[in-house]
Amino acid sequence: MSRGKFITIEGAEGVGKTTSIAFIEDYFKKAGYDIVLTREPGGTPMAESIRELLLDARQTSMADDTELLLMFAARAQHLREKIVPALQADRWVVCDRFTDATYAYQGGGRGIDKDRIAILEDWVQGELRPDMTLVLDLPVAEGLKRAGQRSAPDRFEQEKQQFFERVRAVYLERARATPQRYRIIDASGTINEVQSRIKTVLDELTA
Ligand code: Z5A
Repeated sequence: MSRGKFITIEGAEGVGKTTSIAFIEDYFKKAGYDIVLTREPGGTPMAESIRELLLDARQTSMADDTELLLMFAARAQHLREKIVPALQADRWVVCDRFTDATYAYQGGGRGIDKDRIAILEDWVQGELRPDMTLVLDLPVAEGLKRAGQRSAPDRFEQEKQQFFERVRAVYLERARATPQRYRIIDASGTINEVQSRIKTVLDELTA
């Protein structure tokens, strides 16, 4: 059965995903695509409630396994309610973070074994994987500097630089291991420079 393309946008703290996603949305709209723009954790009312719990800085005693399972609980709902129906309707889905973030944050950041994450990935997603993943990459210190200009930090943003170094390392390792599926975007420089690098990938995708 034909289906739309599933594109995910990833990167560590403050790399400029939100800024870039607005550009990506605009690119697809101008090109006449009817895209579904969504995010993780979240994307549906129930998954957004799980997101609130996950990001709540007051949840200081959350066990790593609880965090992992909540990520996949939110994902299961998101897939069933939004992503899979959209792809089956031949629409393109652009998602701000997906399972690569689980490998990077819960795997790299928290130290959960990637084989355990892979079991949940297979269970919740079956064979579904993104068709293309853009990894925005920036030295961690630079990302933290950019992110530091924002409001009160959430539960993840309170982590230290070393945590985000591990997150970045996993993203790069995964992207380099499967170059057909990933594009690493240099997220340094001005917003215009980053957008022009993203445009090159989007031109390739829509060609
Ligand atoms: N998480 C997880 O642990 N496991 C999972 O499976 C999933 C998620 C799915 C919520 O993610 C958290 O969930 C996330 C990982 C975890 N925690 N963290 N960290 P989120 O994606 O919703 O929120 P976020 O990760 O906190 O966003 P972000 O990465 O911190 O920010 P961003 O979207 O990449 O950056 P931005 O808001 O676009 O830009 C940051 C600032 O820099 C802003 O002021 C911009 O104006 C500025 N900016 C952007 N581009 C530039 C350039 N080129 N030059 C200068 N300044 C710039």
